[in-house]
Amino acid sequence: MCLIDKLAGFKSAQLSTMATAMTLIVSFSVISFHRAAAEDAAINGTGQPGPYCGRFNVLGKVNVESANKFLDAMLTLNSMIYPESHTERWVGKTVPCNILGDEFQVCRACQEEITQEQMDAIRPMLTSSSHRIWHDRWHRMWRLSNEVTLDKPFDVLTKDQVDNDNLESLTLLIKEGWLPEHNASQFLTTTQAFRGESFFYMHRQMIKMVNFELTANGLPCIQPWRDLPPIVDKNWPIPRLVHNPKLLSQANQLHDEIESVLRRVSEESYLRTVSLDVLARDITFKDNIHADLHTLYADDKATTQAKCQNDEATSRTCDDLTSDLSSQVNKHFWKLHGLIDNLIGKWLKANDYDIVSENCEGKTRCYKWKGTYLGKLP
Ligand SMILES: [Cu+2]
Repeated sequence: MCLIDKLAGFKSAQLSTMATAMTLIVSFSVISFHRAAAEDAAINGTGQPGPYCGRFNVLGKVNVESANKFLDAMLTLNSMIYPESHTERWVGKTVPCNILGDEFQVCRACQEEITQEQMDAIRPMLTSSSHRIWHDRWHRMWRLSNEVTLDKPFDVLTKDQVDNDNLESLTLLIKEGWLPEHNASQFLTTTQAFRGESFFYMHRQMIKMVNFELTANGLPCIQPWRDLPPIVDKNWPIPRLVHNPKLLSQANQLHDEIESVLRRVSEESYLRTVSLDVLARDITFKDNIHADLHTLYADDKATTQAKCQNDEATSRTCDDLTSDLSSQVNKHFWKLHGLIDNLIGKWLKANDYDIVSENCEGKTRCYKWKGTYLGKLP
């Protein structure tokens, strides 16, 4: 349950006068936070602010100050109701948790290991069907934007000219309002120019969502992997190898490939010659280490099937790392996407930037995102 829901349950009778006062502060923060999100979303032209733990949305350029004010109020109230949580020690201070070059810092602690408690805190958000479907549709949009060209517009293609996966995506996205029915191809083409950056941007927003959610629950943020863990690692074993050590040489090959691409794309001599967009394309469409990482850390088939036997879109347990409906429920997702996200920081550094932002006005050494969010908000 979201902390805010848990706290809401304590309203009136159970609260002391002081705590009631805190509730008012929280409500005030929620309102201003909510309003900021709504205004930003409107300015952005992105429509409604999406549910963020049912209420919040960091995709709508939420102001970091109001986010932290809100979190401080939550943490104070939490420590009053649950004194053993000691979340008051986090009020008023933030620590970086390796979202390199980003101004949105809300973490109060940063932790290498991912605990059951952390997963329990973020699971309700990540397993909700709205979140699952949102992530799936975003990836469909993103993949389509790589396939479509203006000289071969989708709108006029007959069925046999589009492969089945793309046709299914196209139909779904139009039906659900992600794509305009007419000129779908034109729409996709406009997103093409910076689809690489959009990939970085979108997943960074997801990392921020999770960090916000963890902090709102009085828990540490997830520290991304700085390097790929060794093939045999006591903290981060390859799940399939735990079940079947015979797969070692196969997994090792994939592991080595990922490691060598990561090494190459981390070199300053390479980073200085590519745009942020090209860097993202290199690790997704070209040497697809993004997909390889998902494959490497995925569970074996039987385990996945057991967790995903019901409808994946509404499942409470499915965390198949190879599916866009479910990968975000898997703890490895946050470690490996953190590793990929770190490349943004490496690129910024190699190209003499300190920060990346949607608004660089009045800021020095600031890189302005060219590819931001494409598609519908959650
Ligand atoms: Cu994704």
